[in-house]
Amino acid sequence: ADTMGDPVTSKCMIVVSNRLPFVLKRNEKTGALERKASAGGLVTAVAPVVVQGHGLWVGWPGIHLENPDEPIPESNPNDNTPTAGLLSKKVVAVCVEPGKFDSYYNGCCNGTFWPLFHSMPDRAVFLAEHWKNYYSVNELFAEKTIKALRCLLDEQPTATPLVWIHDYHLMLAANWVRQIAEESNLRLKLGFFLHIPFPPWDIFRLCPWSDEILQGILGNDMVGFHIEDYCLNFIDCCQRRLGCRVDRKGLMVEHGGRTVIVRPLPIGIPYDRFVNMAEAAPKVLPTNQKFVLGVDRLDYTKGLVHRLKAFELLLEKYPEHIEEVTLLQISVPSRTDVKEYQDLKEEMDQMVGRINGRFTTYNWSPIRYIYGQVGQDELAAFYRDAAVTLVTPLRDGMNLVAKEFVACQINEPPGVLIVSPFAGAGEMMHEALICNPYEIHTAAEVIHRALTMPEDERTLRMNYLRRREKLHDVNYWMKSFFKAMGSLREDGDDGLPT
Ligand code: GDG
Repeated sequence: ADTMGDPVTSKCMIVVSNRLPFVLKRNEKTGALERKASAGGLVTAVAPVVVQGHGLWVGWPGIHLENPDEPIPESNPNDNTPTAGLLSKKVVAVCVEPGKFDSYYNGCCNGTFWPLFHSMPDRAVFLAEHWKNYYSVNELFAEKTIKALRCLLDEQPTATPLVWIHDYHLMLAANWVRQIAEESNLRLKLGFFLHIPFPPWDIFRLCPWSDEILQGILGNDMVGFHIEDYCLNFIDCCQRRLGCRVDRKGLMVEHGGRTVIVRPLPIGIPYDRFVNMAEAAPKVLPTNQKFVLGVDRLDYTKGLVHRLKAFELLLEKYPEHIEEVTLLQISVPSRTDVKEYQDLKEEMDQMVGRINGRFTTYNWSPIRYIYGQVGQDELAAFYRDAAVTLVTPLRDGMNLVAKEFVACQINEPPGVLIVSPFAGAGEMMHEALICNPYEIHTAAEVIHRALTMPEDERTLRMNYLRRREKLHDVNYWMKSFFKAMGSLREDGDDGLPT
């Protein structure tokens, strides 16, 4: 009988991502390996599918293991994260020698592709050595994926496993996986999702390895991006760099005798989980003032320097906000081994100090700056109680903070979302206040408008925003991905690959 109500058996998928859905840490006292959970929407959505089905997860374990065969520990008995039930036999750790990993990850992924794909080519460094390591680490991921595929097919010889590769770290892997699978008669479907923007041809062509990257991505059967603009950029690049025949309306690219489907698949969040967290979280912010909230990895794409300037201008132009409004900026340390990120940290520290020095009174400071990570519950309380949230990146694939904020807006009357049109989220969250982060004067005006917006307008806007995110949550995203892969059963419609 088919497993209509039971979204388990006969489903099989291999998720391939740079990192596993948890990281390994070595216990300093005992020397034993332990799992440390990572949160994130992707993990929340995808882990349960791998946990329940015949799935596997291939990725880097977050630590350099001297002995690559050292067994991965099972999860802690009181772990309540989505990866708790992920048995170690379902996890394939990709171990890379530290020097090579640094060159692949910090060098090529974050020093070259991150800035280039965010249309900031001046920040991109193109080094043949980094590319060589990117190439060979991708090869290694492909080998491990093939190994995983063989295991799955041994267990389920009639299945057609879905291999789902994630993000700019692994743009070359699909081609090798496909080649080896074809030579060895292993059945599979290959899908890829890019979590960051795909840049326009004019930017992409600056990359010396642009053709290899395109060919790598075209090794998949289906390629997903957050929004249509990124799809069209990709299709454009395939046409202009590789001379592929393309269909811009139908979103398809012909390559090597195959047709690759390209789809906009905007990612969502685990909406209900955020609502529940917001309902349960205790009040943590003082109630005698309004908070403008910012939550970002400390990254130059997030427009943090522009944001601080806009807030400073707000206080200058509208002094009525002095002692009434505080900017709470949470900046999560990120890629701290890369110089650009160290420089940004310096710049932010200085700016926060300067602005606070300029406006602070004996009982109020304009900016509360947290350089670090806050807990999920605390974050939900901030999202719930903020009067305004600023999501003002210079460029951003989607931006989940905008979505998490609206999910947590359970107070009546609600707060206001300000979002940049250069984030994928800005493309769809029409009822937010749209703000170009480069226009600092206008940005200050928009913050003022948000702070003084009438209650009924706030409610109207927020209701629309919440409805959309509830409907298009992360499960919807995953189902859309499977549907685009042609793996979704029309009858059961449980969103899992068959
Ligand atoms: C990439 C793309 C795309 C942040 N601070 C804390 C914390 N967070 C969590 C947020 C959110 C996540 O981190 C950040 O997600 P974003 O989407 O904003 O940004 P990226 O990390 O750049 O993600 C992006 C995304 O991939 C998905 O496709 O949207 O465009 O760049 O979930 O909640 N979580 C906790 N404490 C913090 O202090 N617990």
